[in-house]
Amino acid sequence: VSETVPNGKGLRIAIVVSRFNSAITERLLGGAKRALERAGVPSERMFVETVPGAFELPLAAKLAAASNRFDAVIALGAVIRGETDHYVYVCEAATHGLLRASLDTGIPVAFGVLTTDTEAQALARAGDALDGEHANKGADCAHAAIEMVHKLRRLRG
Ligand code: INI
Repeated sequence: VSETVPNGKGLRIAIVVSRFNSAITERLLGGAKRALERAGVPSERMFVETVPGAFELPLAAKLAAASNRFDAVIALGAVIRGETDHYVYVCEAATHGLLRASLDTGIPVAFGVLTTDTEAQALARAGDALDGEHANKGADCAHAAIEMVHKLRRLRG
């Protein structure tokens, strides 16, 4: 295991994932689960919940974070630019809402919402590899979530 993979043994992780652009988000989910497993989090300690779109992620993430059941939450989605401004509003809502879920609860919420111009750009960030630049955003989030659990424990003392 490379030094970029933190130790997730004993952690319980919630994953909230949107179904919009599911060809992408299922790949992000796969990357997150494989990275968690590699870090020592067995599948029985991963709890996956789906929501319709990225706009719905913040509420689901906040409730999971506030439940006292999980050490961290991973939020996964894919917002792809269309012909209208809708993209901008969904991106802003997801970004601000997920940040707030984390700040309001003190639980790490990893931001795994791809925001791209094209489906090809999104697919390129939802690949099979778990490491490397732009490999799989879900895997990145698994690493970030575990790292933040340990960092926050140290900061809290
Ligand atoms: N939701 C996404 O997750 N990705 C998108 O690209 C997207 N676009 O383009 O519209 C999207 N919209 C749905 C939105 O997240 C909500 O589910 C919907 O507005 C109902 O609240």
